[in-house]
Amino acid sequence: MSQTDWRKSVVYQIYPKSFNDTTGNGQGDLNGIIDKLDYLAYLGVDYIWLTPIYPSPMNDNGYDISDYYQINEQFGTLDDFKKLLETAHQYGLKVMLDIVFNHTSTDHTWFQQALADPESPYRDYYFFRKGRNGGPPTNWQSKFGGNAWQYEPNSGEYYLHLFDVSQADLNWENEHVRQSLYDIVKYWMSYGVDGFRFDVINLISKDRFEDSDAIGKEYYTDGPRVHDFIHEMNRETFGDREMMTVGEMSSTTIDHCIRYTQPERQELNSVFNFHHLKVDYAEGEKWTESQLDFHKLKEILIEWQLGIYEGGGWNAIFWCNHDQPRIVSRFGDDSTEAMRQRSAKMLAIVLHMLQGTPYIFQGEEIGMTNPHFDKLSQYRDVESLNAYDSLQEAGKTEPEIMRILAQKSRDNARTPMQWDDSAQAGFTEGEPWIEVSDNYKEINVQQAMNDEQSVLQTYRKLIQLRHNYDVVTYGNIEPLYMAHDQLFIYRRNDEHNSWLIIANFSNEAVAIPEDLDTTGQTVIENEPDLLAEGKIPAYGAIVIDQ
Ligand code: TEU
Repeated sequence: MSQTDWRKSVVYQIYPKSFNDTTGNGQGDLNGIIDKLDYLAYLGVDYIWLTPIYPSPMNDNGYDISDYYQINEQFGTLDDFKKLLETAHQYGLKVMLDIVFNHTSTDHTWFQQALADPESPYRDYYFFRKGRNGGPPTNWQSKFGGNAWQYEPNSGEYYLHLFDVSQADLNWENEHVRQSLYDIVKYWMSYGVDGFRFDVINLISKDRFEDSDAIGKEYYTDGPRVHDFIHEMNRETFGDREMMTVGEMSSTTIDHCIRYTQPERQELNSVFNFHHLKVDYAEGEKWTESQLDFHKLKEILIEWQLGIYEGGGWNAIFWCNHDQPRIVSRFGDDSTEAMRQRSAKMLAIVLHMLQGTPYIFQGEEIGMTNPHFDKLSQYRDVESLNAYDSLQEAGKTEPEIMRILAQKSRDNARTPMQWDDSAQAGFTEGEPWIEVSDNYKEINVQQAMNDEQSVLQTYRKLIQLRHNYDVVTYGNIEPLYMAHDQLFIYRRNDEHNSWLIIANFSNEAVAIPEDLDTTGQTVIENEPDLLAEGKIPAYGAIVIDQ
């Protein structure tokens, strides 16, 4: 396969609001992204993905879109966007947009017209239903807390919102809805964008509204017509073009993900799933203080790696995004500078040696940590603020709630990008919309670019390895020593290479299993002469060509 095969690509995710502010209003903008494209080219990634930049009341930071055809003036103008696209292309970077089609903002004109006139054709763009026994139509829960149906007093009906009350679910059963959405995809394609990330796209097919033990999940997850709808969108929009497409899949299965991504089915290139990140949820519950279940992490990663590979599908692989805590604080160790660096590199090596398309979330490449907020006033995220209320209702004490939020809040990912050691980490000349992490003087891009041993240099090298060695992209995966309590060991093989990956997820040195042959050429390691003493140090990681 050629060097330009999209399968060899690495994607960098930008959360524009927290990336780089050029106006001094405390929020990032498109010009701020343009100013940093040289840095992204230096890093070596192939694509950038921008989380939503369209007009929005920003109740969910842009995932509540009120107009799919414009740019949010907070981020800039359509001309700024065109310039971004053009400049990115000059740097050899491709651009993916984030498309939110499961729901619109309730400020969207479709919803407004549906509200104004219950006879309007736009009423059927959404799910309006009568209540039952004086309550909502079903017991479905919103993913952001509370019942998923909102009462609308004018008509006496309820509308469905699987997320915030200001994010009304769209009715994909209605053909006009689908055609309107496809027009949006075609519109952005006409500007020359190179790909799309589709938000919670496996929730779009809903046709049964009944109470359920799983609070609705079995009726709206990977619903009855979801594959038909995605296939239809593919055929009507991007299908015949070279487009990078990734679907975000909520609580999905391997079987469905194979179907979403087998090329002959003409749906999507690749999928995100989250099972490997639910391994620090106590009994499946996110809003708990809990530890990493290392065995579960390995089992899930390997199960998906093997399942998708064997089924001929394609995974997106990632530790971080704008909804997840920082990985180095989560599965690594940010308690000392040495361990932060080593564990961030270890996690990078483990992920980038897996099969699939790797995603890097802004700041991950320099080992940014959770900000360790300890006051409610430091949080901004709607999900976190709702969680605070529910935890309080559940009788948790204030210090307990603060510990849970510090571990689990989506704001952990959303603090401003740390560019240098100047005020506000060089992110803004004003007051940032959310506090900068107070470790920015040590952890920042400028420092990392000047330090040959930085986490950033490990990321650069991993990207180059993927570009240069086919085994990383196309090789199969062979799990080894799965029962080991501290080490994650696997092999990648193709007809030319066999690479052995060994990673220590614990904070102590561990003996290498006696019968494991570690001879060969070191491809990458996170400390010089890592295995010199016959042991692998705390958070050590190495790749050996055998
Ligand atoms: O996320 C979907 C999703 O399922 C997440 O909300 C996830 O459950 C949660 O963040 C984990 O706690 C997407 C976007 O990535 C997210 O930012 C949006 O809030 C959401 O869709 C609604 O559009």
